[in-house]
This record gives sequence, structure tokens and C-alpha cells, in this order.
Amino acid sequence: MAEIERTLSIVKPDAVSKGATGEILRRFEEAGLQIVALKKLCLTEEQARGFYAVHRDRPFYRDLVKFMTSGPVVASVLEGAGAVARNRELMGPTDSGRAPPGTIRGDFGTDIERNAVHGSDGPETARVEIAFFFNAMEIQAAVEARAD
Ligand code: FUP
Repeated sequence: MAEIERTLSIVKPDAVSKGATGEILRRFEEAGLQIVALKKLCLTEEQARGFYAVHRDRPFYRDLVKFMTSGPVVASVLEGAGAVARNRELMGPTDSGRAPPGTIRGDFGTDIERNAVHGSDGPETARVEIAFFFNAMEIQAAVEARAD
């Protein structure tokens, strides 16, 4: 059995604006991933630039930041066995144009930029990305509520 992990998910502005948030969150739960924290917010340009700082020298960076600030996003912390890899399986490959039907990116995205969701690519990245969006108290509160 895989280790219990946490990962950060973001439903991106394209998927939020087409009303796909509920269906995407349902897929996470159906796959056994618990939503231990959740919020809807609009990223500022500075926040989007910071979140994608590893890509700052790539040609797509400016457009990516513009897209990620074009409307609200829904960020969540998912928890479960092998959560990082499980979430990435559900998401499908980066390019929605190549992602198979049945994957979130295949069903709700458009292309390599407008690809519906973000998911952390490893446990260490997940820790950094979760801390970017949520403080410890916000996550702890959700865990306690689940145990009731
Ligand atoms: P992923 O881990 O699948 O989200 O993919 P990457 O870390 O390679 O890319 C991060 C984000 O950059 C993608 F979600 C979309 C964007 N991107 C582009 O807009 N154009 C590209 O050519 C590659 C990535």
C-alpha cells in the first residue's frame, strides 16, 4: 500500500469558468482522495508569477501567468495513499490536446496552456505548494472535522 501523502490541486480558470469544479472534486473523492482543505480565490499577478517561478525563463511563462490570473481558481489539498501520483493519473498528461477522454485534462481542458488543473509533481513540491496556498490551521481544521 502506498504511503499516505498530501498534494496540491488547482482547478484552473478555464475549468472554473465552465462550471467543472464540482465534477473535478467529485473525481478526486471517488478515487479515494480526501479534500482536507479547499478555497476559491483570484491569484494576483505576483502570486501567479511566484507559483510558477520555476518556469520564469520559459517562452510560455508570460501567457501562463496571464491565464492563471484571468479568473478565479479553486485550490485544494488532497490526502490519500500515493496522493501525488494518483492525482496526476486522474489529471492526465499536460497537453489537454493529447490527454485521453476520462482524464480531467482530456475532458475539461483545451490545449497545453488551458489544461483545467494543476497537480504537484512530487511530495516535496507538494509541501511547498500547499504552504503557498494554505496555512497549517486551515488544513488542521479540515482534518479535525473529518474525524468527528
Ligand atoms: P504539469 O506538471 O503537467 O502541470 O506540467 P509542467 O510542469 O511541464 O508545466 C506547468 C504548466 O505550464 C502547465 F500546466 C501549462 C504550462 N505550459 C504551457 O503553457 N506551455 C508549455 O509548453 C508547457 C507548459
